[in-house]
This record gives sequence, structure tokens and C-alpha cells, in this order.
Amino acid sequence: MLNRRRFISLSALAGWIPSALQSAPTSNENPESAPGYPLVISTWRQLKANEAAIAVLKKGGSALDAVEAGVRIPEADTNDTSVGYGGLPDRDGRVTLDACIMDEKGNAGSVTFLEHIMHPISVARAVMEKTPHVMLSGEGALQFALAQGFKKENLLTPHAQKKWQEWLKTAQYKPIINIERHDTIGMLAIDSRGNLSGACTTSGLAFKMHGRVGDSPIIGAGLFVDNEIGAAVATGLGEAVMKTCGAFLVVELMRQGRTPQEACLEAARRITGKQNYKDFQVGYLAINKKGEHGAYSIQPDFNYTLYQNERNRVIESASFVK
Ligand code: SD4
Repeated sequence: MLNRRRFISLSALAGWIPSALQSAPTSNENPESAPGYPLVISTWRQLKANEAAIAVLKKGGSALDAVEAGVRIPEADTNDTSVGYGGLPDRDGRVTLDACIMDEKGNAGSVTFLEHIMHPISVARAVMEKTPHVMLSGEGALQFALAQGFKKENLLTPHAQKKWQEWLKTAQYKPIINIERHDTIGMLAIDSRGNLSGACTTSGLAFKMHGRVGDSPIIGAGLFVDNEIGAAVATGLGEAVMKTCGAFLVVELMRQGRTPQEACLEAARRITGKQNYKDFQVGYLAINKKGEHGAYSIQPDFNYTLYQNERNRVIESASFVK
């Protein structure tokens, strides 16, 4: 099973040739802690998203503007079947999106179960900045987005529709995260002023029940930012992350003195200690105020993309299952 998982993950990587040429994966068994601002870090292989974020930071932009610009890249990319446009639909054939964003002041915005809007992260930011609320959901989130001038679009691509129709033949739902290529993007950034922000956006689990919401738009589960301490994002099976308040836990562990790496490892152990983790993946990424980072996943084959000290590269995460 693990061999197959590795194989599928590697063949998936082959589809990204132009960016892949820029940087070969390196190993995170001994995660480096080279501090340096600005910094951008993303779950999975997201070289282009990091580049978009870093372009904002290099012009003196804020970490908040950077993470929004960064995650908009996979949101609009039809080759990314786990985020935004081109995302695989739920079991009723509908693309429903979850996203959240958090800034250095502790402000947060989120949308869940949102249909027809290509950039849910920008709607989440509008919720944060233009409403007294943190989260809008479903039809209400859509109405808000339309009132804000976002365009209503069909996000179900022919490729995603075909995958859904194939899935309907058996209609068996078994989330095995790496195999399904769930490349939800969670992105964290530190700008030149040393301020932290984060964003997370996803179409969630493929062929999920209609109405299912994962961890990604939940502040404290999929994402948490505390500008005094650090920030964390999660990817993988949202149910496992939500039950352990994953991203908040990682930040709180850093507050108690753990390094980002130690904090990610401990948060993953909270899951492996209580849940039957054999068939699912969860990966955590974290940074602290000093610009150190860490990553840890339950299963192998979790990787992330780090831009720091003028280098943008993909790094393999350490994992609980070897
Ligand atoms: C979810 N956490 O909806 C997301 C899925 C994911 O990489 O992260 N996939 O549960």
C-alpha cells in the first residue's frame, strides 16, 4: 500500500515539470532553521504560488496580501483538482469550496461550502474586512460574494466531471489522502516587517457528502496565526484535524517553547495516539516568529514548498509512518 502510495505521489509530481525543474525535493529529516525574512511556506508542491506571494513581499507588501495572492494561483489552476476551479466535486457533482485567512492582528475571515466563486480566499478576506463576522457559509456566503462583485461561475471542469462520473460507477468513499492527491494549499508568510499571516483554501475531500465542511476554513483547525508566537496550517483528513484543534495546538505548543518541528510532531502524535491513522494522512506546517519552520505528517509523502533566503524549493517532510 505504501509503495503504491509513493508511486502515485511521484507520478503526480511528474505533471509539474516546469516548476519541478527549478528545485528538486530535499529531505526534512533534519529540518533547517535558517531564519530569514521574507519567508513563504506552503503545503505540497506550490512553487508558483510561493512565487506570487514572494513578488508581493519583495515590493514591500504585507504578509496578508502575499498569502492571498499566493493561494489564488492554485485556486484558478484547473490542473489542481483539490482547490478552487477544477476541484473535484462532492458526491452530488457539485464543487463546494472552503477557505480562511488570518492576519497579524488576529483578524480572521472564512467561507465554507461556497459554490460558483473561483477565489474563495478573497471572499474570506472580504468577510474579515467588511463584515462583523468570521465565517459565512453556503448560500449566504455566495450572496455576500455576489454583492461584493465576485462573478458567479461554473467551476466543474470537464476533467473533474469525468472523474466524478467514473467514481459514480462504484460510489465508494474511502479517503486515502495521498492517493487521492489532495493538494489543499495552506500558506504562511512573514513580511519584511516581521509580521505573520496565513491562508488556507480547498475543495475538500473528493466526492464528500454534500454539505461536508473540513478543517481548512476552521480557524484553529486548518489555520492559526498568532503574530507574537508563530503560525500553523494543516492538510489531510480534516475530520482528524478538527477533532484535535490541530493548527491552534501547534501554535500553543510553540508558545510553550517547542520548536515548529517539535510542535508539528506533537500535534500529529495527538492524532496517532487516539485515532486509527493507518488509512489517512494529516500533515502540519509551522513557522515561528524567528523565521524557523517545521513540518510533520502521519504518512510519508507529504512535502511542502519553502521560499527563504532567495531560494524557492520543495522539501520532503518527516513522517510518523516511515
Ligand atoms: C479537508 N483538509 O477538506 C482538507 C483536505 C486536504 O490536502 O487538506 N487535502 O479535509
